[in-house]
Amino acid sequence: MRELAALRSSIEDRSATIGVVGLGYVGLPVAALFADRGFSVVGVDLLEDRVAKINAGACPIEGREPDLPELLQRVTTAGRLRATTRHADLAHASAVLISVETPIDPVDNRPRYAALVAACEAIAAQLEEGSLVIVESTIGPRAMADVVAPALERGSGRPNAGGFRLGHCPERVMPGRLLRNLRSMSRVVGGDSPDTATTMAELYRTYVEGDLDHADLLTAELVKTAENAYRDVNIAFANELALVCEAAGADVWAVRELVNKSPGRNVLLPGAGVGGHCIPKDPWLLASALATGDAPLISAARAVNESMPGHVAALTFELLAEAGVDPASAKVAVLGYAYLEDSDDTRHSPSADLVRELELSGSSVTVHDPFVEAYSGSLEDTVRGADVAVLMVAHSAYRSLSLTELRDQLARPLMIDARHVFSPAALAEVGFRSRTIGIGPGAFATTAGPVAHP
Ligand code: SAJ
Repeated sequence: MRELAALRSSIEDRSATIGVVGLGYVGLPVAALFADRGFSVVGVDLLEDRVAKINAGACPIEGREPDLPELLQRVTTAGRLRATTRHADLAHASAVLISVETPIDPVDNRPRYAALVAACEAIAAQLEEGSLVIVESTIGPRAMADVVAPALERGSGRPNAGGFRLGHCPERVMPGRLLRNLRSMSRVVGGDSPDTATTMAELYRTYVEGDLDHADLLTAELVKTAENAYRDVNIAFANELALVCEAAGADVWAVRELVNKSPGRNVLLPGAGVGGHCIPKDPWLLASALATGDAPLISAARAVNESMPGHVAALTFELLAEAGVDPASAKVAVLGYAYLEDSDDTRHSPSADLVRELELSGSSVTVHDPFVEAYSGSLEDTVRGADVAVLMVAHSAYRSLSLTELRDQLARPLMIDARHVFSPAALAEVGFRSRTIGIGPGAFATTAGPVAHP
């Protein structure tokens, strides 16, 4: 039976073997960071080709992740990080971190913990009693008690969570800033006892520069899901205010700027919708502590944000109709497919929803995105001959677009600006007819120019 005191000293002298289950955009950088701090790290993943790639020192994560390829190369060459598909290779690990997917069911929005349960059952059969099991995946309230502990009991054949120490330390990563966020952002360190939380903090302090806030398991589960539900509800408010302003013939960008001068207000940015791996999912994880349907605010906010791509399609069809173009015969150029500006991550992309809506109405759609390989061809080729351009992502490259060149490449000078990248006045100046999210037809030309996205 391992003792926490022994684990703490093996953390201090780096003799502890750390296991990491799930070598995706969270697990892999975490494994590499612990290896870089001198631990021997065993990473487990189900995908053989991903394991092979990592052992060859190559980074399987798509997109620009500063310093991660070099870090991975360094620690695999030094033999401090080894990837495997076999959970049995974790037998000597004294602490195992689990970073597997925790998706939401697309029909009932309830958590689907199958991957988490499978990982817990698999490692429980290998680990010595008393080892530390830390879940880094984002999970709903009480999942550690109601899902993880029973899975560890089943896998080990022992009661009381298999005799393991349990921790929950939710990650706060963002694609494109994995290592930076992991190193700098504060973390909630939730333990099944204060002693466990203290031990976890000593482990994470080896690479985390931010605060390590001790908590119990349930508090840790609530903090991460609440922080993202909070963001989703606030984005939904900004979007619904945009819809009000459009209907009233006002400019939400001027309204929000003045509202935010009032102390304690911070209206976020209306836009084309909410994508990504966290925000669309975590509110449902938070709500999973309630009976289905008992989270009216969270579900309403999700509905508002999910409706925005459809609203952009409606604005597009309105603008085309004003120009006498039937959607069924229209050619639409969509600018931006990633879910976030200057990112290549397309998970839960609002543009995917928009393209579906446009194509359902018979429009032919071309897509451009400088960060997404499938769409990173020539912008001119994408827009040439299109009846309308729909700007969906505030990529820096689009901010510096020549509007006159864009106008000349299009068949018609029509633009939908779903992220308020340009001021309507600047568009009108070069002859565009346009609609901007949150600005009603004929809204008074305001001082609020384009906003700098965070
Ligand atoms: N969005 C808006 N309006 C806003 C802000 C965002 O429409 O005012 C949209 C974005 O276009 C995007 C989606 O919401 O489609 C999510 O954007 P995000 O800025 O929240 O970026 P994410 O999804 O990478 O969120 C992550 C979260 N961090 C973690 O889960 C650890 C979130 O809690 C952070 O606030 C965010 O990064 C951040 O800003 O760092």
